[in-house]
Amino acid sequence: MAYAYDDQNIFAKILRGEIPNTTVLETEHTLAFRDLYPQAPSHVLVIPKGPYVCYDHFAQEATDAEIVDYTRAIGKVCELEGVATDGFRMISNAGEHGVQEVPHLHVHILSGRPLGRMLAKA
Ligand code: DGP
Repeated sequence: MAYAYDDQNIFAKILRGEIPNTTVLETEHTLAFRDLYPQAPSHVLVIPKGPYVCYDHFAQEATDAEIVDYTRAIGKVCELEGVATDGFRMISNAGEHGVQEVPHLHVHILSGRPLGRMLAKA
């Protein structure tokens, strides 16, 4: 599927500096910042700077440099947030069934409390 990127989404505005954020980490191709509505004591969103809608879009079309940078940035955020001690959850919602609210790829890194089972029964 060919994805169409909407550059008016909130994370695109954050990347352009039009909306403030609480940055955790910035690299050449990646920005990590705190979720405005945290669902755990630590709730960080990690986004690529490039115009990718969701993870499969990124995995198919990003450059190797972007993919390496993004993956290493996720590792660095995990280190900075100290998730290795008690564990964490990483989530990336996509599309309607994934209930993705912001159409710019992001992974949620949640930690700091027991997070329950992965999915509630529908
Ligand atoms: P998702 O449902 O996976 O698309 O998650 C979108 C997340 O984005 C949600 O946890 C709330 C967060 N969010 C929405 N608007 C803003 C914003 O303006 N700033 C920040 N930091 N987070 C936001």
